[in-house]
Amino acid sequence: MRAITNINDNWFFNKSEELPSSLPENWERITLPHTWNNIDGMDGGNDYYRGKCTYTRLINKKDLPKEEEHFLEINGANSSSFVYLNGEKINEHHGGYSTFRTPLSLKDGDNLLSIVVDNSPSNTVYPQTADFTFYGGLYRDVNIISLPSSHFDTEYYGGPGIKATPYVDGRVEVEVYVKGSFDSIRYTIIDREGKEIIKEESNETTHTLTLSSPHLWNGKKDPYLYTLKASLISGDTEKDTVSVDIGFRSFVIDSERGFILNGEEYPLRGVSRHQDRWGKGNAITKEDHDEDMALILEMGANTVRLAHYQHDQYFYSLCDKFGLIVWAEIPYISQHMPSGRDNTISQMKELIVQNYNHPSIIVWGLSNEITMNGADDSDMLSNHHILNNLCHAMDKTRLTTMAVLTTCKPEKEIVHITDVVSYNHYFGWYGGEIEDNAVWFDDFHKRFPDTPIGCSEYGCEALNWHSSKPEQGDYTEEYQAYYHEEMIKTFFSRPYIWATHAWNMFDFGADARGEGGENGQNHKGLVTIDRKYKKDSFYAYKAWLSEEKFVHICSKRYVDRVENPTLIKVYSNMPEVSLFVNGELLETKKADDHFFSFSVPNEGETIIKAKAGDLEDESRIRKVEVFNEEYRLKEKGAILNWFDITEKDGYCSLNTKINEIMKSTKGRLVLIFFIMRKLKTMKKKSVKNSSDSASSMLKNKDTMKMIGSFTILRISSMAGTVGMKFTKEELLTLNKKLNKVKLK
Ligand code: GCB
Repeated sequence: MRAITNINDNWFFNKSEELPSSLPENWERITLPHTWNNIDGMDGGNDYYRGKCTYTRLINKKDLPKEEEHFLEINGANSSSFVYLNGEKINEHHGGYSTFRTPLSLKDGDNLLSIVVDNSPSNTVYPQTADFTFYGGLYRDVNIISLPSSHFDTEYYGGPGIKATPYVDGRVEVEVYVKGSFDSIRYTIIDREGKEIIKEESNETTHTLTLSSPHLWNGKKDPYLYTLKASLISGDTEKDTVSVDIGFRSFVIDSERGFILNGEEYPLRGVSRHQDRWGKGNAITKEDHDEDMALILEMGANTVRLAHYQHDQYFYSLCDKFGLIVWAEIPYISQHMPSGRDNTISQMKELIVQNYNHPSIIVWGLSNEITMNGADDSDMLSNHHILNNLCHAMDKTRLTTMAVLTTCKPEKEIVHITDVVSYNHYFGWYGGEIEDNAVWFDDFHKRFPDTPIGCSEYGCEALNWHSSKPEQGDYTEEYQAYYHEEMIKTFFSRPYIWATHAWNMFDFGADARGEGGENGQNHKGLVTIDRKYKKDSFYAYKAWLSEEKFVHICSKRYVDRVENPTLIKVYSNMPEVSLFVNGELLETKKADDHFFSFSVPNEGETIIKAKAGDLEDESRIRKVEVFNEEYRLKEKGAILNWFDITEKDGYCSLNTKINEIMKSTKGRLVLIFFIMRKLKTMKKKSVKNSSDSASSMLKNKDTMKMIGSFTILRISSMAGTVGMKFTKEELLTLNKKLNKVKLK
């Protein structure tokens, strides 16, 4: 019978591709999951180790169940891996987020298993250009599956060997993939109480079972799962068994009514998730997954975009169990690589084969922001058509989608390849205004009334900085909260938007980033990367989406306030909130939008209490005469701060917004020359990428309009993400030149 032996322990690790010929006792001893980038992958500088490392350990047959065949199962090795048994290469795999298996011909006694894992840059394996760290390592479970020679296939794209298609009328079409001989297959369906509902035997590998009036899987309202079991029978013995959870559900995505689950409108409102954590990178545990799920459920989401790659099987199963609707995708991201086509195809095949049975998944995402270098590349377009057709050929029940770059024109061919589409828009953060979001979506909907449109990303960064006058780009918790309040009101009042996914549930490692005062992270999370702090914006969603009653006072970390009175915001899903100031009732308010604002006297020390029914929350403020500088953003290790910059009245500087500079021909020329000179000084390889990004940016009017509201200083701190780094001298020289450009 099938047996799974976990082999996460007893590995030896070395930061080189040297293949040992015997157990290298002097290497570092480690236990999986493991990454070599848990520290350098999130400390900024875009300098984390990307290269080849080797994991090795002994496998002895006598420690494994006595079966005829053994397969090595690797659930995630980023990005490429090469598997060696007793010095001989037996497999290689490209794609760092999916499962793959390798047959092992084990000799008696000790066998030396070595896995070289490689996360160095490549032009064939995705992802390569993206705003997150590509942590290298064997960062998920590694197992050995032991099987009799007749068994359900384990090798085909790392799948479970069984494909089940349940329909709401009760039919379940089952297909199993078998290796070796057998007499028959027994198919069983078991309900949640453990009762066998159907048991049928057939000698075919495809079979249809029918349940009368199945209990539907109905999202978060009722995520009812059955277990489907297939057993391979030979003579009187059960040779092998596989079982999967299945859910009966139907869905439609309508361009006017949005998402419809089992015949009822079910607006999809949720988040995207990156999997990594503080100090661990991608090497996370089941408990970490459980905690992420609990937080997502607490904030009330009913959908999650599992970005930007294949997530752990365990997490997709949690989504089935708790009824979240899932967008699953491959890491085909930012820049199309002409030599990466095969990799997009094999990663998509793996995604679908491995995840086909999860009822939570409703769309396959082909790519993310792939038009960074333009939307018309014919190879890129054909790659998308191929992937789109592949998804439909492999899965007749789900739809395809993609996350489109904000600047990609809606009329472009690429936008209309998939069944439904979503855009990533950051109006209100990366330039533009929050109000631009509503205008953009209404305009798209008017122009393409038959195309279901969603918002696959929107968000803004927040750290422990505070302000009573929050502004775009200030990284305060208050601006992020305000931004999400407005986005919630915009999106949740537009039923035609089929799904919205806030970017991101959690802060995440992006080693190229150096902004917000903490380098190496993207801080758009509603929760911090260590999962310890829920930012105010988390509660803004909770107030709209969760049924768990609560009351939350915002800005608790912003104690010292200059102004009197001062604004205190409270988020709650209760109809009425009373605010008490030093024990005295100040005011009771209702708020249809769940966001309550109070003007609170600020004298001396004040204890504030918000009460709603039996619920309460407390915070405090303190009157100060001057603004407490602890609350103001300080860029860490910044090459320049705004106060280092010479400014001349009536002239430009690094503190001037780009669109102000671009108003004059002289200003435009200064900027273009500066970028061109920079590109010349960079290494050839990176120039290609950066200059493509920079020149497509300069050429694109919409991008320029969007980034126009950035100062040069803000944009220079972000340039790391497109592979550019500026020195202090370069920036000061530019400042001198800008000081000669008159403001128009
Ligand atoms: C995007 C990308 C995502 C980034 C995000 C951001 O559009 O798809 O990977 O992290 O923007 O925060 O800039």
